[in-house]
Amino acid sequence: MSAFETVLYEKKDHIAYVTLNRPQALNAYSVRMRDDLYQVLSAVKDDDEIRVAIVRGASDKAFCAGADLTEFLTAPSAIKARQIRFRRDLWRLFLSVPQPLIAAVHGYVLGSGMEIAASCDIRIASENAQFGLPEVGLGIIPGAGGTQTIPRLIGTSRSLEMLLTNRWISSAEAHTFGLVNRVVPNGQHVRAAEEIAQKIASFDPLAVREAKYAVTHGLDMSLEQGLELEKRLTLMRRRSVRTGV
Ligand code: CO8
Repeated sequence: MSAFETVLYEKKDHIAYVTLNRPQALNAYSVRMRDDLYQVLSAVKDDDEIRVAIVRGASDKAFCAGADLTEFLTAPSAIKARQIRFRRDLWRLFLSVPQPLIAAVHGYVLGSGMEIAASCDIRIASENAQFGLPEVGLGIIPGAGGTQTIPRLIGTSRSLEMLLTNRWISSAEAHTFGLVNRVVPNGQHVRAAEEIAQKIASFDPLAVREAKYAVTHGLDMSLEQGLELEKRLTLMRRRSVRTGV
């Protein structure tokens, strides 16, 4: 068990558990949480024993209700508050973790919370999950990668409708949109994520990392470049199997 103020960190059988832990504030994302998550994700990234990680929320009611509005509202301006957050590029760190990340979400999944989920590779939702992007209604745009990651998952027009009208969607709709892989009965999202994590952890960790790398990096390339990337990874693999290194 870890000693972070806003995040619980555990490791068991090659699986890391990263728990957003500010239940009294529906796990709102604070500057402190940014720093804690930065340390935790850096630890995950550097730990070869970890083959997959699950990101979840500690509160009964929420995975994460977005950025901590009390911090934003006491800052000299929302822009200033955001600049403070940008001092650590947590979002790029999320996207650079080589092991698969599974978001197990329930209840409110809003703003930065939805962006955290979108920065993961697989999303499992409880039936009661609600997804929303309230940023534009607060006079700001998402700054945790959401304008880029979410359209890549659900497409341009669905993302824009959510962003520009602050329409919240249910887990069923999120499933139809392709935002979540699976919807499970309330309270079973972590168990369902664990089953997937155990399956992933049972496979060759290098093959898992390479498959993730090929898919996530290939998506930003032309098909031709993506095929080259796949070929390079395959050849590297064959060589290492042959030479044993
Ligand atoms: N930040 C800080 N505290 C929060 C937040 C939050 N985002 N959300 C909830 N809380 C706190 C509440 O203040 C309350 O605290 P207390 O018990 O001390 O009064 C506690 O959590 C429980 O919340 P509620 O009593 O409100 O619970 P409800 O079930 O009635 O409502 C809601 C839940 C609908 C989620 C409601 O709490 C809500 O609307 N929260 C705000 C959601 C939101 O707009 N989040 C921000 C999204 S935008 C973003 O993430 C990025 C940028 C933001 C820029 C802001 C610029 C000004």
